This record gives sequence, C-alpha cells and structure tokens, in this order.
Amino acid sequence: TAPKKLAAGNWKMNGSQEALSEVDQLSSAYPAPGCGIVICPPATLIPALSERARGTAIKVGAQDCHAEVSGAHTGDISAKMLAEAGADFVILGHSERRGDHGETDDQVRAKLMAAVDAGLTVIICVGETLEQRDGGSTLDVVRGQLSGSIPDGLTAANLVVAYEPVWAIGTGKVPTTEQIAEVHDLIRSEMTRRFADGAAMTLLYGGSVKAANAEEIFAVANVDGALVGGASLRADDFTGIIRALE
Ligand code: G2H
Repeated sequence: TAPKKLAAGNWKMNGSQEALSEVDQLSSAYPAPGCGIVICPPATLIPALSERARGTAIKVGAQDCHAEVSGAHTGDISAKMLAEAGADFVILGHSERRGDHGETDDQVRAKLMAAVDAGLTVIICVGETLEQRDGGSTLDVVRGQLSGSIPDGLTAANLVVAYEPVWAIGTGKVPTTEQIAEVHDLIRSEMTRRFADGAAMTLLYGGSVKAANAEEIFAVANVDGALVGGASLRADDFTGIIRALE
C-alpha cells in the first residue's frame, strides 16, 4: 500500500553493507514519521535492509524486476523473488533503465503487471529529455509514457507515479515549480480519468531533490513526495527531505 505522502530513496548502484547503518539512523530519527519512507537499495542489499528495517516505519523497495515469475533469464530477478526477499515496493521504468537497457513502455507495462501480481507497490517513472522539452513535446511524451506503461485496473494501493525529467536527474538542475505543476496536473488528470481512486494516488517528483529545495517542491499542487537519488544515500541529507514533507 502506498502512503499518501512518500519519501522514496533510490540508491541506484550505490551502497554497501556499511550503508545499512544509514537506515538505523533514519529509523531512530523517525520512529513514527508523518510520511511513508521507502529505501530502494541494490537488490543484493534487500534482505539485509529488510531485516534491519523490521518493526520500523521504513519500507524497502527494489529498482527493477523481470516480467516473468521464473525461467531462463540469466541475471534477472522476478517480482516474486523481490517480495520474498523483503521488498514491498519496486521502481519501474526509471529513465536509467529505459536508457541503459532500452526498456520500452511495453516492457515496463509487463513488469508492472508482474510486480502487482507479486503484491508489490510500483513506483513508475515518466519524464522527458531536454531535447523533448526544448521541442515542446513534454506533455505528449509524458502522456504517451503513462498510457503505454500503465495497465488498466490499478489502484492507489499498488501504483505511485514519479515524474522525473531526465535532464534534472543527477544534474543539480531542477525544473521551475510551474514546470513541475504543469506535468503533475497532467498526471493527476490522467490518473483521475483512468482510475476510480486516481485522485488519491501518490505522485512524486524526482530529479535533484535535496533538503534545500524540498520544501518549495512539496508546496507544488499534486506533488505528494519525492523520489530521491543522490540525497538519499546519507541519512543526514535524506532526513532534511523527510522533514520538509511531514
Ligand atoms: C532521479 C533521482 C532518483 P537524483 O533519478 O530517482 O536521482 O535525485 O540523484 O537526481
């Protein structure tokens, strides 16, 4: 289930066993946070992190899954395996997956259905490149990704949508609040049109969120939280973002 306000950390290919202590720091700082907190470490750390987070307010997520439950897919991990390892969430369709691994909307949609079948809550990522923004096609691109990647029949309990403009990821560049509002309005209206409880769905902004800009971003209409990369790696940085959201 997705909490309405959510701070999700995407560690990407970062973090080691030592990084798990960051989670102890988070859980002791926030025994009863006013928002959901999810950490998505590399898959190898999911079991240890889940163990560590047991009984705390922190949930654990994965960064990708395969669309099949099992089979001859060397190197891949199924949603069911992630759930067994302790994950409650999975990020799908991140632009780094779409870019580095050529993932298409069709593939992301298949993964999403597998993840929901396995009982995971999906954080689906959409967002335009700088070229697409400059060309004036941002809203068309996002609308296309939403309709292509998100199957019918979902609810606010199993779907969270993250808007991540590709040009803002890891670059320190953040869109204006007007630019965020425009896309989040579109996502909200698409979700409301397609799903009975679309108005209650959690919508995240992602891309260079840090403690210093979090408050301004969370004040934007239809922004219910953040998907945070770099600033989620250290508890000191991430707590500043959580505090702005609570
Ligand atoms: C966007 C984000 C997390 P960062 O990818 O998904 O990363 O906060 O480092 O820009």
